[in-house]
Order: sequence, then structure tokens, then C-alpha cells
Amino acid sequence: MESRVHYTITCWRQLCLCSICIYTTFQGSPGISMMLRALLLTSLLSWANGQEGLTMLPEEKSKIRDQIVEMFDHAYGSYMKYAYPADELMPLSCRGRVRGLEPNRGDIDDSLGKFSLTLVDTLDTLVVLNKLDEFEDAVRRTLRDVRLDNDVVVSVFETNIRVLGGLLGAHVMADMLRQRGERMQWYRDELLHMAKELGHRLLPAFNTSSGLPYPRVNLRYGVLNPLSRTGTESDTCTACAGTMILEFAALSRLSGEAVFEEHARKALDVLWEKRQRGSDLVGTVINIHNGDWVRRDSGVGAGIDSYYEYLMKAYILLGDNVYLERFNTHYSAIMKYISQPPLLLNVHMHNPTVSVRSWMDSLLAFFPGLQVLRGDLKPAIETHEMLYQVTKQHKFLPEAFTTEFRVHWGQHPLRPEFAESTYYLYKATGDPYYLRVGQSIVEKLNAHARVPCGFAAVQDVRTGTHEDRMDSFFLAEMFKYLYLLFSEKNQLHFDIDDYIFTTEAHLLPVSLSTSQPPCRGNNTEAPTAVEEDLFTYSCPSTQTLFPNNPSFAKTIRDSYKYLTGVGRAFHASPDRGIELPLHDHGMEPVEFLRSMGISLTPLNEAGATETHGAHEGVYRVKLVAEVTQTPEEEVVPLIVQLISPPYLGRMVLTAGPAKFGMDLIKQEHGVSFLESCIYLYLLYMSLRILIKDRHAPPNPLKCITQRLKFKYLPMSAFVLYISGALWMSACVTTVCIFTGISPPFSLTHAMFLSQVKGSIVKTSPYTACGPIENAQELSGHIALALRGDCMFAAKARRLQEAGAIGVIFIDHREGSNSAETPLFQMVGDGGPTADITIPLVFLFSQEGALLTSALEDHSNVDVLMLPKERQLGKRGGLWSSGQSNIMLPTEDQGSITASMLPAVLQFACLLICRQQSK
Ligand code: DMJ
Repeated sequence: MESRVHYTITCWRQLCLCSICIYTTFQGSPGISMMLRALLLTSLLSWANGQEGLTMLPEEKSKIRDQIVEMFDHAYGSYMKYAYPADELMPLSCRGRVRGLEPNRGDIDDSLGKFSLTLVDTLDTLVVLNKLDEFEDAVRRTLRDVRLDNDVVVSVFETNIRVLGGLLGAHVMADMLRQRGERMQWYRDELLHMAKELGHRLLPAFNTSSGLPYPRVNLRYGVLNPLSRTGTESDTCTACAGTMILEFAALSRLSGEAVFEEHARKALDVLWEKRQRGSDLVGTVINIHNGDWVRRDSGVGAGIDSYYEYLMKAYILLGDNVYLERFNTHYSAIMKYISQPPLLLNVHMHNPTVSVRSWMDSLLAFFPGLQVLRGDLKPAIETHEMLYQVTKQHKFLPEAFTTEFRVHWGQHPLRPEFAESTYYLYKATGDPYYLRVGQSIVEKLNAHARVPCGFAAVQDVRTGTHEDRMDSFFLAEMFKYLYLLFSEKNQLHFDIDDYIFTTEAHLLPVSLSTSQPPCRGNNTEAPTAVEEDLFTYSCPSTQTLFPNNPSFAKTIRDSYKYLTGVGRAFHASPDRGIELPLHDHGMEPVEFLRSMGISLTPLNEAGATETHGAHEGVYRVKLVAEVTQTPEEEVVPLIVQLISPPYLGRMVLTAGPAKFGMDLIKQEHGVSFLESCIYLYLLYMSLRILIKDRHAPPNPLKCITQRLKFKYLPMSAFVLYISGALWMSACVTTVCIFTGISPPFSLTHAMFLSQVKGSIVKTSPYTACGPIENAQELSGHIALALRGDCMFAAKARRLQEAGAIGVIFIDHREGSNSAETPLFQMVGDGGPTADITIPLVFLFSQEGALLTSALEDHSNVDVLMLPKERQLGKRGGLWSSGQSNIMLPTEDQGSITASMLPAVLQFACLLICRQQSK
């Protein structure tokens, strides 16, 4: 077992480039450690070189790093200027938040202990960012100003991770600088003394029968003192009890007082004993007196998160294999029940196969980072990619988001977990993709959180409104991870891999595992046998995981790239190769998919070399979906407008376009303006000749031009053309309206629009998937065909051959309508479709039903197929136009009157002219 422990520590180093092995396995062998470092660097570089074309030049990297430093200066400078010595900065009010002076925010305020929280939490960040003057100054201020004995009730968990962790991290850094002999020569471990004092002030919280700590403690009076104003609580969160070991063990080992580590370890022992034995999961809230679970939902986010983190890191920091065994047991359970890549969903610890909620919280974003430490890269990449998609959609991770990536709780208090995981993934893969992710975090913070006095939390990612808070973890964590992400190892002033990050990103030296004797373990029962996997006790090498695949991370990510639909590639190909688990004779899935308009062709037919998958019953098929619905590619809506009586343009059905066949949007179809003018004028002239001129209806515009003495011939000719056309169309329309005959031109304005007009005929068979039985009837008309059974392209071809001048496809899914379902474009069948030249539109079933019932009610139904923006009557105002998707016919004769307007006007004009010419 001992060798396994060392092996795993070495593995952790291999992934995180941590130097644990130097202090454990290879202590005193600088040659080996140098070799390891060189090896790791080389392998990292080779990975980086093989990545997708997202490389980042060193200049760009260092520019972003400078930007991060500038942002830090703005945030820290604002805190020091406007808030210090208060605990936190209120970046909108430009002042400090002092507990008791601001409205109470409930539990959140339990972090505030009047101990200059933000300053203490930021100390070791100053060293990481190489701000050594500022660090020295900040340490002096801390020693001078910070008091730890305030009569304030604080959260044990928050005070431990932020203040005790902050003091310890600062002490470790101060000690490192002092030992170098350049700075901090005056330093006499004062920060460690403060840490010890604080440790003692937190210890009363552990005075429970179980050993699980109280959630709160009064810094001056402890817990059970009558003056303490706390101690009535009966429960705490799992993370609250289980996130003490790193700080308390470090304090014990640095101070020589074992009591801290012992208490923290005892609390972990209780949690381990209380795990649900069937599932090996823990709940979210536990009773601190009897150890009963109060909330039994189990996940990796809020309430539990850092308990798992601390088991893994306790093993790394302290070298005690009990922690690793426990972690591995829990990890197996998490991967079995909670992880549904890329999602991580809470389950009931007693009934873990059932998810208890359909949303995730943002705290779980740390988990991919922990998976990297564990060497489980694939699910880490998957979940991280999912989180990245969510940030792309909502700018930041909302506090909670649904499994459909919608906002469940829109707040974003500038949490660092996503940056943390990004940093770990970059360390493990060397893939510059993660630098781009980091860059996007930097840009979004500057664009959407930066305010004149610092950075403000986002109240709701949907509105972008700000909240008057800048939590201390923003300075403690966010800037460390971002700065380190964009720093080369040799640009840092100390070896970051000699340290491990606490949950608040404070630095503790991995040398602690050997520099001080470990505290004696108690008699905790041995862990049950863990279902071991490849990496339980072996190096999680990327080469083992993804042999000879330098773009493994990309390959994994690609499957999750468009989860939220954001950033989908512009013309996504509808053709995809998939593996379908089909049983020997079970082709029903193929038929079923086909009925949905998806064709599946075995790949041998499609010309592929491989026809069958490696496994029996798996067929490789070419999948051709015949619709696309890409949010980025705007689908231009079309309409089917019913123009024959009694509809007269008032029924308008929203329709979807096709990517093949006649393009109704770009091309001019039907009767053009000039054509209609010529046509009508010829009609007019014929009529004049036919009825011997004098009886012919006079041309009112000719009359006007004569009166206005337009002598100029071309102009007169043009006016005559127009007037003739208008006059004729008005007359014909008027006659048609009164007689109920379908007008030869839909309505006057139809002449000036691109469209296809025709009367509709239902296809037989309705799906148009077999030989067309009513070809004669269809010829010269617009065909109505039901979706399904075969591809749109196949139907269109058949109907075109039968003589149809257009096709309206009607959805076969009951109840579908354009109000609720986004429009999509019909695409071809994966092959060339240039032979299909007639126009094609698609109607959802509710709109389709209106059209078919119109056909049942009226033997002749003429329709126009045209772009929605050119809807008849909409812009001209001649018809009352509806904004809704469907405009139903009414008995309102107003619109008929309106349609007669041109004729009426011209009659009036004529009468005036006649009167005047007499
Ligand atoms: C930090 O205070 C710590 O990381 C903690 O474990 C949970 N998350 C907050 C920041 O989001």
C-alpha cells in the first residue's frame, strides 16, 4: 500500500506539475526531480503543439496577464481606498461593508468578523502576482490593525477557509521570502501566531458530542458562553464540517500543536462513518449532535463540494492514504450516480438512481478541477465544456441553471470555480483552448462586472444588473487562477508546484507531509474495498487514456460544443455518420426515424469503406436530417396567403422555407411589374379596338395628362402604360369581387410582388411518397403534401414531375404550430437538388389544418406563396392586416370595400374628366 501511496502522489504531480514526489518519493534526489520536471515540461509542450488552431503567442499571453494585474490593482486598490479596514468593499457605494451598519443579509454576513476579511484573504495573492512591496505593506497592516477577538458571531467554515487559510498562506509566503534573504527580514512568524490565536478561537465550535463542529462561533465568547449569542444550532452542512483539515493540519504542523488537526480529522471520521453505506454518498446537512442526516440530497456542489475536495487534498498535503481511500470510495459513487456527463445532478443518498432536481448550482464548477487532480480527464473536459457553454450563453455562470441551461437563479457573485477548473485543465492538457476560455472570463469581468470602485457582483445574469458586493474570494481566488493560467512557470518567482491550493486558493506547502510528524490517526474503521479503476492507484497519463491522440481534449469537447445552441457553426452539415444499435432484424428504428423525415443509409451505400461497427448489432449509418434549425442562421419566414373569395388575402399562414427548389426570397417570380403593365395595357387596347374605341372605357390618366398638357411623348407613353394597367386591374378586380369569380390577378397589388400563385390540390397519396395518382388534377396547381414517410426532396421531385407548380408540405406532428415551434428550413436529401425548381414551403399542422379545411369548404382555393414581409395588404394598407401568424376570414366587408378603392378612385377620376371634357 505504501508504494501505491507514493505512486499516486507522483501521479498527482505529473498532472499538476506539483512537486510532492520531490519531498516524498524522491526527497534528496535533485537529479531525479530535475529529470521529472524536464520530462513533464517536454510532454506538456508536445501536447500544446498538437492542439487545434487556437495557439496563443507568448506576447498575447503576457498582454492578458498584464490586463489581469491591472484588474487586480483596480479591485484591490478600490478595497484599500474605499473600504479598508472594513471586511468587504461595497463597489457601487464606494465604501466598506461593516457588519451591523448595513442591512443584515443573513448567512452571507457570517463571513464578516470585523477582521479586515478582504485584506487577509488577499495576502498571498499579492505574492503570486509578484507584488512584494504591497505584500510587505499588507502584512504590516494586518499585524497592526487586525483583531481576532471581536464580539462577533462568524461562520466557522468561512473563517477557517478565508481568514485562517489567509493567515497561513501569508505566513508560508512571508517565510519563503524571508528565507531567501531578500525581504521580510523583520518577520518573526507573527502571522502564524495570529493563525494560532484564531485556531483557538474556532476550537470551541468542536465541543459537540459527535465531534462535528457548530456552524458558528463567537470570536470572543466561543459557543456555549452565555454571551456568545450562538450555540443553539443543531445542524451544519457537510462541507462546513468537512473543510477544516487542510488549514487545521497545516496549523498543527506549523505550530506543533496537534489539537487542531485532531479535531478536524475527527469531524472527517464522523462524516465517513455516517455515509450511506449502500450508495457511499453523503447528504447535504447533518445533525451535529447525533450525526443524523437532515438533508439527504447528495451532489458535488453547494453543501458538500469542499468535503470531497479536502479528502483528496488532505491525502496530497498530508500523505495519509486513509483520505485517499475515502476519496476514491466517494468518487466511485459520484461517478456512478451523480455524474451524467456532462451534467452533475443531485440524487437522494438512499435512492441514488433518482435525480432529485433538474438544476445545477455554480459551486459544482470546481469539480472538473478536482477530477483533474484525480486524473479523470474525460469527464472533467466534458463538464467543463458544458459550463463554458453556459457562460457563453449567460456571460457568467448563474448561481443555478437547469439541465436545459436556462437560468434557475440568476445571481453571479463573481465566483472563481470556473476559472479554477480552467486553470487545472490547462495544466493537465496544455491545450491553448483553455487559455481562450480564460481570456473570455477576463473579458466578461471587464465588460460586465467592472465599476468605478472595483468589480460588482451580478444580481441577475439575465439583466446584467449589479449588486453592491465584492466578496473577498474574488481577490483570493479569481486573480490567482487567472494570473497563473497566463503565466509561464519561469515567470513566477517561486515554484507554484511546491504548494497545494486550499478551497479558498491559499497556498500550503506540500512539504508539510514530511516536515512535521502526522497526528496519530484514531481507530476509524478501514474503508470498504473500492471498485478500483484504471487510475485508482496508477498514473493518469493522457497517453494511457488517449493513446496517440494529441487532440483528445478537442475530440471530447466537440460532442458538447453546442449544448446550449450558442456558437453553433454557421452552415452545419445535415449529414452525420452515427453508430446505431440495431438488432439483427430490427429495422424499426430506421423506419421510425424515416417517418420523422430522417433518412438512414448504411454507409456502404453511401460509399464509405466501413459498413459495420466493431460490435455486433451496431450499424454505421449515414444520417441525413432533412431540417435545420440553427439559431444563428436566420430562417426567413414565408407565408401562404389565401386570396380567393371569401378569404381575399385575409388568411395568412406562416410557413417555413426550403433550402432547395425555387428561392421565393431572392428571385422575382410570378408576374413582374413590367409584364403586368404590358399585359394589362394590351388587354386595354384590345378592348378599345374590340368595342370600337368610343364605347371603350376612357383612360382617366390619359385625360389627366392631356389636361396637364403633357406633350412629351415618352413620358406620356409611360404614364399611359401605368394608367392602363391600373385601370384594367381595378376594373377586373371590382368585377371579380362582385361576381365572386377568382380574379386573374390576385388583387391589384399582386402584380408588383414576387410570388407564386395558384390553386391548391391535395396530393394522392397524401404523403407523395409513392407514384402520384392524381397527376392530371395536380398539373398547373400547387400541391398539398403531408410530411413523413420519405424525404421532402423525394416528394418534391415526384410532384414536380406530375406538373405541380409548387408544393406546400404540411407537418404530420399533431398540434404543431408556428407560434410555439421555431421555424426551420427544409434541406435536401444529402445529394444534389438542383433539379428541383418549383417553390416549396412548410406549414405546421395547425396552419395546415386551416388550409385543408378551406379546401374542403370551397372547391377552389387560390393561394400566394411569398415572403412574409411582402404579405399583401400589409404595407399598402388596402387590407386590414393581422400581425398574428394566422389571420382568419371574417364577415367584415370593410376589407372588400378597401380592395375596391383603386377602382372607385379611378371611376371618380373618370367622371371628373368626363365632366370636364364635355
Ligand atoms: C469560496 O469561498 C470557496 O471556494 C468555497 O469552498 C466555496 N466557494 C467560495 C467561492 O465561490
